[in-house]
Parts: sequence; C-alpha cells; structure tokens
Amino acid sequence: MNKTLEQLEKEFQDRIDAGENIEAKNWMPEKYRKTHIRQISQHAHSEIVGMLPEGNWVSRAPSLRRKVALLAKVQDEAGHGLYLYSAAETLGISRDELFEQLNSGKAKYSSIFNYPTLSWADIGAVGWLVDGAAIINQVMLTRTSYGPYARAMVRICKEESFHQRQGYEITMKLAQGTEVQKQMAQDSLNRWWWPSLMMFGPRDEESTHTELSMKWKIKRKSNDELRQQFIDQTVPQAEFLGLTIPDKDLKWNEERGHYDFGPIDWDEFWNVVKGNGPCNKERLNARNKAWDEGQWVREAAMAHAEKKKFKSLKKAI
Ligand code: BYC
Repeated sequence: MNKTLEQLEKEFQDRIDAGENIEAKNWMPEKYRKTHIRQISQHAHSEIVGMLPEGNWVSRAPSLRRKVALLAKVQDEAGHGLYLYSAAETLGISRDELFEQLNSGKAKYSSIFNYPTLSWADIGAVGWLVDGAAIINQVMLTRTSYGPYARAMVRICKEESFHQRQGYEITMKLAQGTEVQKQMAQDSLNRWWWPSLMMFGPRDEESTHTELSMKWKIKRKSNDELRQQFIDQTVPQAEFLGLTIPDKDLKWNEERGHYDFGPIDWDEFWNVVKGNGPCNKERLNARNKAWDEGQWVREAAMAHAEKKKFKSLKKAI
C-alpha cells in the first residue's frame, strides 16, 4: 500500500530525530531538498568567490614560502567549491544551473567576500578571522543531517584548520614585527572584525530559516550561538597578539560565562547582501569573465570525454 505524505513526513522526521543521515536516494520533503540546494550552493559559491580576494595577493606575497602557502590555500578553496557543487548536484540541480545562478547575481554568497583585501596584513586577517569563523560554522555542519553535505564538510574542516593557522601566523609575525607592521595588523583587524561577525548571518529573531533548519538538524546551533562562540574563542587570540578588538563594549561577563559585545551594524550587512557592498560588482564581473574565458576549456573537456566514450564503445563492439 502506498504511504500517505503524512506517513512519509513522520518517518522522515523520526529518522532525523534518531540521528540518522538522509541520503540522496531517500525520500525527503521538497522543502528539505530546496533548503539544501540553497544552502549548499551558497556555500559552494562562497568558496569560489572567496578565492578572489586572496588570489589577488598570490603574486604579491612577501616571500616564496608565503606564496606557496597562499597558493595552496586558494587551490583548497577551489576544491571545497567542487565537493560542494557535487553535493548539491545529488539533489537534482545541474552544475550549469548553479553557475548560471551565481553569474547572473541571483544566488547569494557570503557577505564577507565583498570586502577588499587592501594590504598583506589582510591576508592574515582573512585566514585568522574569516577562516576561523568558517570553521566554527562548518564543524557544526559535519553533523548536518544530509549525508553528502556532512561528509564533504569533514575534509573541508581539516583544510580550513590549516588555513586558519596560516592566517594567524601571518598576523602574529606582523604583530611581533616593527611598529609599522604592528599597525598594519591592527588596521586589518579593525576592518575585518565586524564583517567577520556578520558572516554568521542575521540575529536569531531575523533568521528566517533557522527554525526549520534546526528541526531538520541542518543547523545544530543558531546564528547567534555560533557568533558568540567565535567571539569567545577569538578575543584571547587577539590579546595574545597584543592587538585590540575594535569594540569598546567588549567585556567578559562572569555571570554569562561569555564576552558581551557592542551592536552590529545590520544595515551594513543587508546592504552588502543586497549587492551594494564595496566589491559586489567587481566579484561578479570577475566570475563572469572567468566563465567566458573558460568556455574553450569546457568545450575541449567535453570533446575529449566524447572521444574517450566513442573509443571504449568501439572496443566493446
Ligand atoms: N552572507 O535565515 P538565515 C567560506 C542570508 S566561508 C550572505 O539565517 P541560514 C570560506 C541567507 O542566505 C562562508 N547572505 O539563513 C572561507 C538568507 O537569505 P535567502 C561560507 C547571508 O541559511 C575562507 C537570509 O540571509 N559558509 O566558505 O539559515 C575562504 C536569512 O538568513 C549571510 C557557508 O556558506 C551572509 N553571511 O543561515 C574561502 C556555510 N548570512 O537564502 C571560503 C553554510 C545569511 O533566504 N551556510 N544570509 O535568500 C550556513 O551555515 C547558513 O546558510 C548561514 C545562514 C549560517 C550562513
């Protein structure tokens, strides 16, 4: 006998509540599928667009060692994007559709990548703060309920942890350097601190997707919980470096067991999300240029695959 939608939904929720993973071929509510396509593709786009502010510094890194590490990091981000696009494809959307959504500006990607990297110290700040924030969010996602996404996150987190250390080490060297170098590190922290806090998304009361995503264990912690975790973890790191977090209201709260912090400029966040940040247009132009210039590579790869298929068919006859 065919199951009713209600029965299917109940069985699905029971599996989630029991901590089981949902796999691509399992039945799932349409909204669960759509939510995952949205989140995984936004995540993949963030990895790909995230290569731009750092790629900008590969040729200007101050030593061969720094250049090699940065190049490896940027390549890792490309790999993360590819695992994530593959995970999104298991939900029935094609790679071409995903790229069309990014290139046309329909899709979102993380607000943080719409800020410019103005100095070498910014590469330190991106690794330390942006990758640091990304890991906090992504460690949670290794236990997300959709199997292909959770598994992709395990490897991504291992690599992100190397990225965070690479950034912290750059910042540490500057912080322990000359007065001018220390000022460069402080200036980067001043510019990247608040946008890094915004990466976790809007306040819980304004987060439209959290409730359902928690029910389906896509998210296991809310935006505000993760943001607080990031602040609590990062403040002692800044103190160790002798740098000052640009927040006059930042203060340890003994009772709460957390740092209190000042108000986030949510107007700035929504402005950036809506496409009006300092680099939104530049980022989209760069992606569209890369897409157009890569046309011949895609055509050559397709022609090669066709040729290989034809050869193996001929052998089989
Ligand atoms: N930027 O209901 P909410 C990285 C949107 S790091 C832009 O709370 P959700 C990397 C949100 O999409 C970053 N938009 O949403 C590091 C929604 O709009 P739509 C990538 C944002 O999904 C270094 C609306 O605001 N990480 O990869 O429950 C180098 C309401 O929000 C942002 C991920 O993507 C934002 N910051 O929670 C290179 C992690 N925040 O879709 C690369 C996976 C929110 O309704 N994603 N919005 O139009 C997540 O964990 C969740 O999607 C979020 C947001 C926590 C980000």
